[in-house]
Amino acid sequence: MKQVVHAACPHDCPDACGVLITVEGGRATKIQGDPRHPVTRGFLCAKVAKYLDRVYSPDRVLYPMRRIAAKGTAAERSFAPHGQPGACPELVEGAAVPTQAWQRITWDEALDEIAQRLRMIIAEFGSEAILPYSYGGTLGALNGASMDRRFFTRLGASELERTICSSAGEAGLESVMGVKLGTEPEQFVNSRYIIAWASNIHGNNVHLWPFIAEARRKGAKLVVIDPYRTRTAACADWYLPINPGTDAALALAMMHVIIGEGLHDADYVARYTLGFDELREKVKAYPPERAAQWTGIAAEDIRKLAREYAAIRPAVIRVNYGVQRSEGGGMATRAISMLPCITGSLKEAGGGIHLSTSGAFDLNKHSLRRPDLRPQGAKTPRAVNMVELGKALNTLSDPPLKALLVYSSNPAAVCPNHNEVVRGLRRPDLFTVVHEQFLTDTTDYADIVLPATTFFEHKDLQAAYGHYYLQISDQAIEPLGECRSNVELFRALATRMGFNDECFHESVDEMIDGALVSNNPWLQGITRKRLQSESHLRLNFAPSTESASKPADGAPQPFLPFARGNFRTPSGRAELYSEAMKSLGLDPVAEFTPPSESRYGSDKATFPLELLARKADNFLNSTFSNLPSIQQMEDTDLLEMHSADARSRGIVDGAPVRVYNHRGEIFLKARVDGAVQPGVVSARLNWAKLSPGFRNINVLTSEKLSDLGNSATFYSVLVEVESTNSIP
Ligand SMILES: Nc1nc2c(c(=O)[nH]1)N[C@H]1C(S)=C(S)[C@@H](COP(=O)(O)OP(=O)(O)OC[C@H]3O[C@@H](n4cnc5c(=O)[nH]c(N)nc54)[C@H](O)[C@@H]3O)O[C@H]1N2
Ligand SMILES: Nc1nc2c(c(=O)[nH]1)N[C@H]1C(S)=C(S)[C@@H](COP(=O)(O)OP(=O)(O)OC[C@H]3O[C@@H](n4cnc5c(=O)[nH]c(N)nc54)[C@H](O)[C@@H]3O)O[C@H]1N2
Ligand code: SF4
Ligand SMILES: [Mo]
Repeated sequence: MKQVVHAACPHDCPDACGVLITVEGGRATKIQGDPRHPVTRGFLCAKVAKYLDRVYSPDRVLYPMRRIAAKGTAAERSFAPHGQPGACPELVEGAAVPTQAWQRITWDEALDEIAQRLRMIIAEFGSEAILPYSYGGTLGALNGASMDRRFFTRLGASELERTICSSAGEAGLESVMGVKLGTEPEQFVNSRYIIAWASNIHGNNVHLWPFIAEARRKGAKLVVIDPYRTRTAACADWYLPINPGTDAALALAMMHVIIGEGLHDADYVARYTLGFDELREKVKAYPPERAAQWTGIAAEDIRKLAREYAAIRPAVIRVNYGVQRSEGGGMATRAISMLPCITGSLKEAGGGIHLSTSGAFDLNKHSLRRPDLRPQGAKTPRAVNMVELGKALNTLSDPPLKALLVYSSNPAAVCPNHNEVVRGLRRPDLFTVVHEQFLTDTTDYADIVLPATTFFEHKDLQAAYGHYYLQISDQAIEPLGECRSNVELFRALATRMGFNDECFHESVDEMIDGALVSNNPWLQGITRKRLQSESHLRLNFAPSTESASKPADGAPQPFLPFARGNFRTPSGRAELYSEAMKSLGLDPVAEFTPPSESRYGSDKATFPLELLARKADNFLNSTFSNLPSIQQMEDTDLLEMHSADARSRGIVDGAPVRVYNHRGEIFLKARVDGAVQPGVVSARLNWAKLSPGFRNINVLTSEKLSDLGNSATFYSVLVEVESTNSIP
């Protein structure tokens, strides 16, 4: 029997696509984008279009396994039955066990062993010796953060500060606007001036592109501000390569021009902002000539950008998280967020700014996560920042970390300062459990590996961070092998630990219902039943208060949350001056400080080149990088550099190079193709064990945290490059 199931892509991507999965005889036979979804509009990105290859990969982990070899042994990594290091043919159903590294065990054995080890660790060191580690494997509301949080809260484990991705930018945006709301993708068709600021739209947010293309057909201009010439930059009307980490200087200089020339919206500023006089004073120190020296963008271009942005309306800024993976990333996002507040473009359909829409999905977090499960009288456990995993594993004491429970994340690939992370993961006394779909860089250091379902195999509720539609993702097929979802894993572990709180028995549907119980008017009327029958629902925005203009054609009214102020800051206004920033010891308006690891920073003498350790367009962070059909679409192990930097080092296109700094070294192949400016080099994230020496680009990145939000600083890294005879 043939059946089409509606699901939602749970990967860490703003688009949260509506997906249709065709199932025949219990097997998924086709995946396509849901044509009814207003943002997905019938197509998927290239990687998820090939998702059957991932679900039915012969390399899927299908059974619980116990390690029987030393952690991270070369034998395990070079084991290549499908031409894929790390793959494990014995896990194909019906085949023989065990491998050199793994012994198949039952779920009962695995759960017993984990529970016993955790109890022993708690008895000797206390529950804070246990650390969960999860991030963006799935953004499903349930599998992302529900049963797991209940379990770890009840256990009293150390808390994980989940700031590897977006917290600097969030803090920057919220310091001005108080909430993460952004221009609807559908409204980009009305824009006449579009700035893609640190926004790799073709790579990371491809469903926005058709709206931009439509706007351009109607005459809109697309400007791209990015130190790397992305595919989006290559087809822009105007590409402005900027020196990494200098965006705050550019935004402040733009405001210097806009305010200095009286191009701001005095009425909007007077009604809805706070601190304009302080901002006016502050930007006097940022004339375009000064910003040009830092940004590498000519003063005349800065003036032109500022004037066009203020004059051509509606003007929208699609700023993405690339801008905040830098030491001053919070302040940069704060400064950029002020631009639409002073031009008043937040009033216009097709104006405003879009960093994230996630603040609109006010799901009932209490019901999902149950923070009240903390045992009475217990103190709040310590927080460990996920960016500093290497440091935490190697240096934390009182108590030291003794158990690491990893799910929905691949820290041995995605964490900065890879060598330190691996040194920690190798500790024989560290008990590591990894719940995974594949044998990743992290499972190479696991004591126990547990098999995880893909989104085809479980049900979930899906919000988004790039649009305003809520979806239910239905289960399309039975779990492969003995795979279990995150929800089911933590339900089972809770039972094993003897936690008999009722919430550990809640069904998935009950959890979805609980998540939808909210006082927020935007969720009123949205029920599981409706989601199930209508596949996606736009949040229930009240037209009268949030919209200024009415569309003619019966389309939903544009969502303009800040058309009449309504900022969720302490003052209720857009805070161009912020007491909260001041109390953090930061400039209460905004300022530019060069990142210490940059050409103008305090460490400038250490290594001469700025490294962008970027994401790959066809992978999702480290996910997908092990699949042959996806690898075909992506060039890996490359160091992109400018011809001037290559020439001065005697490096030619295609030559092997050694890239290094005080944290580590990696061997790559030079590509001299004009993607970066002089002084900048770039490489892409990949699984470490697929690259020479079992290393990835994070051997060079730093654990240093950003100015706001304790975020990672993947794009504030200095390195040197030298030619080498061969790649080892
Ligand atoms: N195909 C694909 N899609 C993805 C991902 C992926 O790995 N692959 N990752 C997902 C994740 S986790 C996230 S958080 C999102 C968001 O991902 P994005 O926010 O788009 O993040 P990045 O790709 O890190 O950065 C975007 C752009 O910023 C540029 N950039 C770097 N430094 C600077 C700077 O100092 N100034 C400026 N102006 N630009 C800079 C980079 O070169 C890059 O082109 O994408 C998601 N989507
Ligand atoms: N150099 C460099 N490093 C980076 C970045 C960068 O741009 N450059 N980007 C950073 C950013 S923005 C982010 S968000 C992080 C992302 O870091 P992670 O969230 O760790 O991202 P992934 O590499 O996608 O790893 C997710 C893992 O979860 C697994 N998984 C998927 N679904 C499930 C599930 O339902 N259950 C379980 N148990 N597992 C599942 C996948 O197989 C995959 O191995 O990486 C960061 N690291
Ligand atoms: S990864 Fe992003 S673009 Fe691709 S299907 Fe998932 S949500 Fe859509
Ligand atoms: Mo991310």
